[in-house]
Amino acid sequence: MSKRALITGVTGQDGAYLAKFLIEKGYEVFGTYRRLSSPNFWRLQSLNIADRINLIPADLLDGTSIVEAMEISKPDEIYNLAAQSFVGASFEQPIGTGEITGLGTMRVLEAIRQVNPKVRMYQASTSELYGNVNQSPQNEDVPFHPVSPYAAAKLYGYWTVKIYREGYNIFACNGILFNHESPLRGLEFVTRKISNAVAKIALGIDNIIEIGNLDAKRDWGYAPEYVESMWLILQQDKPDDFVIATNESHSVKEFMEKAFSVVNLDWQKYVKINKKYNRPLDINLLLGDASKAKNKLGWEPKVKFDQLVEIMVKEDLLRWERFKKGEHFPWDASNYMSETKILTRSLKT
Ligand code: NAP
Ligand code: G4F
Repeated sequence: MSKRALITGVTGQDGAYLAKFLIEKGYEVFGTYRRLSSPNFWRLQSLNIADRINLIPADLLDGTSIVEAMEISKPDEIYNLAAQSFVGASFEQPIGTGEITGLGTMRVLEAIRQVNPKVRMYQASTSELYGNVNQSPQNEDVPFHPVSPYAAAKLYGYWTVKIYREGYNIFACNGILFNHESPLRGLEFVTRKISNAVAKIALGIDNIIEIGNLDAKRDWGYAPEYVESMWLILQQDKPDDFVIATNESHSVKEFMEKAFSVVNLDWQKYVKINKKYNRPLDINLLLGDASKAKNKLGWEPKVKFDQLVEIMVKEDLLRWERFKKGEHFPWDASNYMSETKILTRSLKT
């Protein structure tokens, strides 16, 4: 009989890639989605898997809906990917972020404890937990020092996973994933914001990109590879926590330079700094050490920085070209509001 997996947040970047990966492994895949006023299945549609997923309405704010999702799907494995995942928004909606990203994880663990404690659970923990540390690279032993409401909520999730693992013998694991990107990344994140803007500028649809902290450095990997590590973590004999990263760090400025070079343009002619995109606190540098994942899971990243930027810019270029020809296809950018129209607390101060 095929294994059953329940993915919370199947409509997001990682949820879509993980669903595809698990379907290809022969799993029966169930995914939770939130009721919204407009449909939000473009990622699943663009990977051609929308009709191969069993969708269940559920919200991390509503514990009964998670219990219901478990009872309907009867999973062997749960991947808790749902979250308010944008660090910037966590400064605007700190309480909502705590409710969804922090307490939401507890609701999933409680549902497991009550419905079936034998279910294996993957928790989407994050390199944001490290905050501004003095120690680089960061491995599983480096202490956490979160610097955003998002990271504080994720820290709560991280510890509840350990507590339920040790206290109730639940097979619950943290994947401490460093940033991972793709053409399915949300448009508010810096990499996709840049790849989308570069494509528009190259095609003459736009002529400027406004950006915040160009000096921030991140360890950026390729999302389709990272979802495999989630699955590997749940196939081990014992539950454990793993860092997943490329062990390379690059600045936002380097990402910008490389993205414009893909379309043979000089980035400095099109980039305007706008402090509106600065956060009250930001992380200067993240650099992961995934040696434990290499040794124990046999997992290693293949796509590195230059190739990642190329994949993203070329895909956004292709999409805008298709759009200009009048084609209709699953995609988010054509009706995305300009960020310059969005007022935030950072802008007011
Ligand atoms: P994403 O694209 O923002 O997807 C988040 C998912 O969570 C979406 O499906 C979203 O649904 C869902 N969601 C939001 N609020 C919810 C709620 N109240 N109830 C139920 N579902 C809700 O994020 P991602 O990049 O795929 O990341 C997946 C997970 O990994 C997140 O937990 C993120 O914090 C974590 N993470 C990401 C990275 C990274 O670099 N991508 C690194 C480390 C950890 P809608 O589509 O309806 O909004
Ligand atoms: O792309 P970002 O918004 O990603 P961030 O904050 O690193 O968070 C992402 O990765 C985490 C893993 O470490 C995940 F847990 C989290 O869910 C999310 O997926 O920002 C990256 C950097 C920041 O330093 C930010 O200040 O880029 C800087 N930046 C500069 N200008 C900007 C901008 N970020 C955004 N989003 N927009 C800008 O205009």
